[in-house]
Parts: sequence; structure tokens; C-alpha cells
Amino acid sequence: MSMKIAVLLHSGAGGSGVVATELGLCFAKLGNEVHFVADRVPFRLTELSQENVFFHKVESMTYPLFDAPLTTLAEASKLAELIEELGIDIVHAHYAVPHATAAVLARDMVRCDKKPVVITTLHGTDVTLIGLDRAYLRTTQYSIEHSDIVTAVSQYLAEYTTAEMNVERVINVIYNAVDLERFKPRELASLRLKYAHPDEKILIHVSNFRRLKRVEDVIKVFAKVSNEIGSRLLMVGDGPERHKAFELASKLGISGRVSFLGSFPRVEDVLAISDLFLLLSEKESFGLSALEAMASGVPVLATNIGGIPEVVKDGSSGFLHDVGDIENMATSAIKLLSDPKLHKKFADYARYCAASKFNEAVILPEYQKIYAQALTLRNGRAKR
Ligand code: GMT
Repeated sequence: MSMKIAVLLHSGAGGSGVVATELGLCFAKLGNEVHFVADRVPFRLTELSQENVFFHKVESMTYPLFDAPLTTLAEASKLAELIEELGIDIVHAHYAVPHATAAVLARDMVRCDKKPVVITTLHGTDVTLIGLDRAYLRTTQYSIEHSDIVTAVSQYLAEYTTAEMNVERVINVIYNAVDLERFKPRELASLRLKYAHPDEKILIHVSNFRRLKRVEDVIKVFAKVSNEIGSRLLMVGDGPERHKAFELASKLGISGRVSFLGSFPRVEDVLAISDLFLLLSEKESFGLSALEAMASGVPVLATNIGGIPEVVKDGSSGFLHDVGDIENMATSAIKLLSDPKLHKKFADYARYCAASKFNEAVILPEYQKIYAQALTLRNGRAKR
């Protein structure tokens, strides 16, 4: 049976927006009507031409009395209108704040019998950073507790939410999926030559350059690696800490070997030409960028925190180290990059894990089960 689904998401570059968009598009391909609701068109939403995919812009009113627009209220009002006009069955809120809050508010205030079911997917800092901040704690707890169904992108995040947020409810773990056609090992010789000589290795980091990504550690590790091995570093993305990474590279005298590519839209291409992916964050509930690298056949050097060990297997698809352990990180990177046989083994296993555990064909049915459960809930509600 076809459903009407509203998806609330962050539209800027970020893993939760990618997951929300791709999942929504998968459900549209299955014949459902999918309505994306955000302040601007989500950056990965490229299929608006599909007739059953819609985008609804949340307009916030500015008023001199307010320091900032009241976006959560505007989102809830917009969603309530859509629910009443279109008869939305399921609202899927990606990221607890503010989307779960807006979704719960809209569900509760709509003037119709057939209230939709709210599914909230927890992604990471919505719980581990923002949600736990005193300024948002009670609202985040309330929004999670009053969602009809809750999912989290890793076992770590589910357990953390229960323990640290003190919320008592079932949290279903559904891992993020990766598009194996888009992210796959490929020979892109001319692109590779653009960034490195044939005998050089390419290391890569992709993120939104926030403090928790520890981009300076990426530069420090690369400085040690490039002392031993002819190599280049690609820094992909943009964000508040980019200038620090740039300045450190200059200070260490390696800026000629580091390319800052900004928000490169075809990240799958630069991943395909890379030999090692670096994700050295201090918080990471899953690490979608690492998974995209693995699907591209690129081993990962990462920190052993949060949900990363559920994605990257230490000693098989990459190496995991303590946050800030630059010395051992560099040693592992050098070991992998200087042994072609070992590198091939890791690269193949990385792709194998992405294809077997995080394949859309494996993950989508898990969401389908959750959506079916949601429909049953909604039908029960409608009979009352
Ligand atoms: O929570 C965030 O910091 C933002 C979010 C995003 O939109 O990029 O990232 C989180 O969700 C991703 C998708 O589920 C995960 O892959 C990231 O690990 C997670 N980030 C953190 O936990 C820091």
C-alpha cells in the first residue's frame, strides 16, 4: 500500500541530511509519495523531477523583537498544514532537534482524526552534544519520548541515549546505508594525476570541519606520513575549523602537498582516487563518510570512539586509535601505505563490509518494517 511520507531534515551538507534524502528517495522509488520539508532544497536532493517527490519550503517570519527567526515553530506550522491538506501518514524526523520537536508538535496540534505517526531517527550530536546541553535537554527528552517510533544509527547511539538522556523507550538500531553504485572502486587515472604523481599516495579527509572533527590531527598525521612516503592530502568540505587546518599545514611546511577542495560535489570521484581515508573525530555516532570511503574500496584510519568500531573493523578494513594518538595513527598509515598486498587486502575487505552489512538492499527492508509498524499504529489511531 502506498504511503504519504513527510521527511524533516537538515538541508546543509551533513550525514543526517544525506541519509534522510536517500532514504526518502528510496521510498519514492517504491511508489510512495514523499514530501521533503526544510528551509531550502536539501543538498543531495537531485531528483525533484520524479513526480512523487515534493519539496516544501519552511518560511520563517523575521520580526525586530526576535534575535533570530522562530524556525521550529514555523516548521511545525508548515508540517501541520501539510498533514491537514495532504493526509500525511508518516512524518520521519531526522535529527532530534529541532525536527522531532516540530514533528511531535505538529502531530499533536493538527485538527484531523487521522493523525500521522512520528518516526524520529537519532543521528549523533542531536543527542551527544546539543541534546545534552541544558538549554535543550528537556525539550529533546520530551521529543524523543513522545515520538511514536525511535531509531538510532548505531548501537552506541541507542545505548548512549538511554543512559545519558535518561529516556525510557525502545530505540531500534538501523545502520546507515551506502549507495554501492555511486560509491565504488573505479580507475580515474586523469583525475588522480591532477592531484598526485603516479608514485605518490593520496590521503583524504571529508567533513564539515567542525571542532569535533579534529582536522588539525589530520594535518599532523599527514605531516608524519609525508615525511616517510611520497603523498598528498585532499581536504574535502568546509566549515569553521578549515582555516586552522590551513594555517597548521603552512606552519608545518606541507601546504604544497595539501589541497583544500571546499565542498566538492562529486565526493565519490575523489574517494575513488584515494588510498586512505582519515576520520579522527572525538565524537562520531556512525561515520557515514568513512562508510562511503569503504564502499569506494578505501581503507580507513579512524578514532576508536562512538559508533565507528561498528563500521570500521580495526586490523581488517582500517586501523582505529585513541583520539589524538598522532604517533600510532601515523605508524598505522605508513604500514598500510607501504605494503601493497596489505593495502589491497584492507581495500577489498572495506568494500566487502560496505556491500554486505551496509547495502541499501539490506538496510531498506529494516526501515520498511518500521514504516509498516507505523502504518498499523496509524490505522489503529484512525479507528478511534
Ligand atoms: O550529528 C552531527 O554532528 C551531524 C550529523 C550530520 O548531519 O552530519 O552527523 C551525524 O549523523 C551522521 C549520519 O547518521 C553520522 O554518520 C555521523 O557520525 C554523526 N555525527 C556525529 O555523531 C558527530
